[in-house]
Amino acid sequence: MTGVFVTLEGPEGAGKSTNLAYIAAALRAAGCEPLLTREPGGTPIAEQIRGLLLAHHDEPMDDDAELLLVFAARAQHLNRVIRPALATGRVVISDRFTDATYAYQGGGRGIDLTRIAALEHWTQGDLRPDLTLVLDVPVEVGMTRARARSALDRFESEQQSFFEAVRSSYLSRAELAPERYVIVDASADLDQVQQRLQPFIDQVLERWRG
Ligand code: T5A
Repeated sequence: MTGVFVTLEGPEGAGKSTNLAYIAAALRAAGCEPLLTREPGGTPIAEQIRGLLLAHHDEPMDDDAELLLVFAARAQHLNRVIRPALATGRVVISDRFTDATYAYQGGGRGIDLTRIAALEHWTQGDLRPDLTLVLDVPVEVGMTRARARSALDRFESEQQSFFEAVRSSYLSRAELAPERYVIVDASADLDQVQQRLQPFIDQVLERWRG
């Protein structure tokens, strides 16, 4: 692997998509064309799986089925998009990745983390992001933003306790491995959040240039 793999994470409405676009513009201005992608999704098949995961269904989705669908989409995405791009030295920025599985299916749904780790090992081998920016917002702030933006999907329709568990899973994982994770307070004004991202954009550029 010669590229740089960056992931953006955080609870609902943290501003991942907005800040991903900002980071991409800053990289382009410095001569680096990143590959932007997202999970679940990132390929036509994986986007269809995303549709299944986010839609409301009459039949409740089983937690294990949800977990396996997330990893089915991830296998497709990794092997068709992420690995090939990294192999050519590109910067890849993904709006969510496996930390979201630990947070949503682990923290939120309560699935045993060893099951998630087994699937992570199966689909990813040793591949992990080089840098993960965790955009952190209190649940109420994020949900107010998400509600103002569009109709709520299946995950966004969960209870407050689910989102609190998601948020605390992100924070505890990030605190355990500070060499990979950066927690950014994303409750501030967008300008301030973006100023806080600047040192990490510089870090990505430095790494990309080798
Ligand atoms: N999922 C995903 C799993 O359960 N397991 C997994 O393994 C994976 C990968 C889809 C869902 O899938 C689940 C988690 C998710 O529920 P998603 O598309 O990333 O994932 O869905 P969301 O988290 O719902 O993404 P959102 O688009 O809602 O949130 P973002 O991207 O964090 O927020 P963004 O940038 O769209 O901003 C939301 C609004 O807030 C404003 C923006 O302008 C926008 O209107 N905003 C701010 N306003 C004020 N101040 C700021 N600092 C602001 N930043 C943004």
